[in-house]
Amino acid sequence: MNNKERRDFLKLSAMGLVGISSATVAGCSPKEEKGYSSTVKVKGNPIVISTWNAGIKANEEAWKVLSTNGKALDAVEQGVRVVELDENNSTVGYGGTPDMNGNVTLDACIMDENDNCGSVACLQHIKNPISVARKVMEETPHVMLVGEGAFQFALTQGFKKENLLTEKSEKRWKEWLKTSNYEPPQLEVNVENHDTIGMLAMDANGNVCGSCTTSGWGFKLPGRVGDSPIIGAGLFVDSEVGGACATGLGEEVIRVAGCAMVVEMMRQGHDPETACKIVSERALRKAKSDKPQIGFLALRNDGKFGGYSLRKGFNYAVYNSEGNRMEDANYSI
Ligand code: SD4
Repeated sequence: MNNKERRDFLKLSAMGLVGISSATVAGCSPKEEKGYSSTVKVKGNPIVISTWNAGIKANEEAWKVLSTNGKALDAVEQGVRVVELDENNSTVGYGGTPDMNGNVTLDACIMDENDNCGSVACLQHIKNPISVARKVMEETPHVMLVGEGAFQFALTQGFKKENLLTEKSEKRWKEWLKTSNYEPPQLEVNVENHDTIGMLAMDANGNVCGSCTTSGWGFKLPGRVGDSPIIGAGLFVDSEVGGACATGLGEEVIRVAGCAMVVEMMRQGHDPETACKIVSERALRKAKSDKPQIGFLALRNDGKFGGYSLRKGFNYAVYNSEGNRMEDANYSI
């Protein structure tokens, strides 16, 4: 609009001849959006889903909370804590694969049914980063704390400084040093080497929450942060729609704002699996690495769920009134 047009517009507006039509306003209103959006809570049907085989035992823990009328937020925290504490799991928490200098740095985030979220990135020396992320959400006006600041904050919250590098992961690191091969590990993703855990749960009150925690890319460049602690990339929850979490090559997930987009696809009316597929394939089109593995899980707030990955091999655990079991995700390439 040039100056003359702007003046004419203002004149016409003042005369009441130009206005935003009620149709336009209606089109912008969430109530008028086509697709899926519901604030009605589906009560009495709790469910939890989580990535990879380790999801089975994480779900067990989450289900203890959900089946006793507990909150989805507690379920997604308690569930993934079990995997963080498992020293035999080399991609999450204690015993996680270190960076190229031998330091274990952890990423985690959590999001509740009221759009509250908390996150830590590049956190060292703390066994349960997910619980620190929850403290960031509940005890600070911030969403994300990183590095030394996140560590110092954890100490103020009563967390203990611990050594996260187990003998086993130190041995693997020393082995890696011999070649120092810096290839994205997710290209060869399989259930053995990728247990980064993302979890989504709906409690008996119909509230959906999510969590995600990882030690990230094995032998990474110091300071590297993936998608897992980034709200909208590795995890996203919208109370009107549901939630999504991601696994795989974080750089490619961040590039397409992965989980925020999966939730948005569900809002537009796609079922959870299709929403995950659309965003996975968008990530593939835009990928800067050759045919990376990435996978998404999605849980709609009516309890419908699904998962999808780019490459074969992604599976996830589902626990609802029918029990706890693994599902294989469909894939594209
Ligand atoms: C990351 N997305 O740091 C994580 C790693 C992962 O299966 O999920 N691996 O990029």
